[in-house]
Amino acid sequence: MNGSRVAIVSSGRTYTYDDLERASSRVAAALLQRVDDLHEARVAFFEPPGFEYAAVHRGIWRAGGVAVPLALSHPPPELEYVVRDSGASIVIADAASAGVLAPLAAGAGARFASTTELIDAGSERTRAAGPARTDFPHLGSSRRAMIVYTSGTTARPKGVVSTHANIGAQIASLVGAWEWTPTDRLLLALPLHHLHGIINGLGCALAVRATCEMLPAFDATAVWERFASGAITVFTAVPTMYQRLVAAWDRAPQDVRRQWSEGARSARLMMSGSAALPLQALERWREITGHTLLERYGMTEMCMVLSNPLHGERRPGFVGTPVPGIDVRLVDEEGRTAPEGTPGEIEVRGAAVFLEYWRRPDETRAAFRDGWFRTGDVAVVERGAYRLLGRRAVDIIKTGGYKVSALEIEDVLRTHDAIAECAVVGVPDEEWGERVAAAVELKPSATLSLPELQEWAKRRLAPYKVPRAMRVVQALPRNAVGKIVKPEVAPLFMASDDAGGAQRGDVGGRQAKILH
Ligand code: MLC
Ligand code: AMP
Repeated sequence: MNGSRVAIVSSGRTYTYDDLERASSRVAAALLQRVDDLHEARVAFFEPPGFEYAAVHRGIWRAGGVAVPLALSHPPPELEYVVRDSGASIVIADAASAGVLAPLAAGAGARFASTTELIDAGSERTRAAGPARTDFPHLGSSRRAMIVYTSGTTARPKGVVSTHANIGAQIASLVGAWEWTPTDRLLLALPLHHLHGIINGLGCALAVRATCEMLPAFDATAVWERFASGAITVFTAVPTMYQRLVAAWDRAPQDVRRQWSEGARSARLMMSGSAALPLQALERWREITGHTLLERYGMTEMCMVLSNPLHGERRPGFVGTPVPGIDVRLVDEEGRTAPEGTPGEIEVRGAAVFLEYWRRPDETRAAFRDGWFRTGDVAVVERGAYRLLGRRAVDIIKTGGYKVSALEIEDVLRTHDAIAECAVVGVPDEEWGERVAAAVELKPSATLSLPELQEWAKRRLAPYKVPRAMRVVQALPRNAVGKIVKPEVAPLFMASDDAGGAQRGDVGGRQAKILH
């Protein structure tokens, strides 16, 4: 193993595999101050994409802990939920965020550790105190390794627990499917609290000892400039990012466009996923870069499931065939296999499939049928490849590649002083895939504008859960037993793009009065 190979490039610096090995062992040693093994203690960490992120993540694993990545964009109430729900006993954050995370950790009864302290522990300065520690615990593959929070059909996000074996199987599958090699150079601009960034990106690159260039956040110009260098071989992103890259290219002067496009052509693989790739985005990307994006389909519970081929035809609108090591079937409502050409729910089985929802045995049980995980996504097989048709649950929204639960947002909105009742839905949107939209009934004589609602919601919800559109209605559409009829809510937002003024929306044949 050549430890002098470059593992990570971040913040203008280059770090080798030896650097990563040393830094992660320092983190592990510092976490193991008083014990020999963290024995699956949850360690939540709040770390911008970069070398320290990778060092902390690996350090937690080497110490025998369960890594719980926190989302950089989340406001304190959401961070606190994850820290408490995971039962984290240690919270790690970079210095810039200690002001928020340290009190939050204290409130949850967890120890707080700053990244700098952890990485410095055992470094040149402190090594005089004794030799660097190497006696890290043995990590059996059945041990829990990571908890990633995902929204779903329950109101609050659930922790998806993966073991080391699950993660190993996920990575092995993708390294095989997409032929990762040590000569690859990945450009990573994804958030690192979801599997797309953690496994498809960072995990695969580090597993084959390739180089991973990490941007602190997605920035279209920064991505293009790295493409222009001609050094990047692999890129993976959500459709919204490709939309933004196309828009940035369209705005750029002719000579800049040429450089960007030429550089991008030298990549060997560009992928899209986490949400449906609009045909128009696929076509524009092909015109601009010559790449037919490889679209694949996956889920936090098992990482990737279906992928278009690396070699061979990538059919627009299709997500390909099962990735290595994953069994996939389509079933009807009763669990009977759907014949080819008939739509069915995607069910998945294999070593990559997660262990459990953290401390939610009932939800875990309900998510499986005869050992198969029920994704809730509906697809059809046509001429040997899968085409996604939609989701079973009306309450799951995908916006910018983030999955959000309408129920969670409704629960928060109902705590607003002016709101009597509300219904949150996803409304189709070219840039975001879907946008979060809220129809609200107000309390008597209360008023509420969209900016007021957003300002209030931002303090409580992640930015991508904050409603982008609001309609105030006299009465939400309800059925005979008074239950809100969700499919009749989305049309309220199609009625007009204008959020102001009294309008009428045709709600599934009934007229719902829209006040503004
Ligand atoms: C940001 N905003 C969003 C949003 N993200 N609104 C709706 N939906 C979203 N997803 C808001 C911001 O709060 C801001 O509001 C405004 O949009 C513009 O912000 P921005 O800074 O320009 O946007 P940005 O923060 O750059 O976010 C865009 C993005 C981000 C595409 C970079 O959405 C993103 O990183 N998406 C990737 C999600 C991901 O990795 N999913 C993988 C899940 S794993 P305001 O009001 O402040 O102006 C998975 C499995 C699989 O699904 O198959 O991969
Ligand atoms: P998450 O729970 O955040 O991992 O999101 C998983 C969900 O993203 C899946 O259940 C799908 O609904 C959606 N998804 C992932 N990839 C695609 C894709 N290529 N096309 C459409 N939807 C996708």
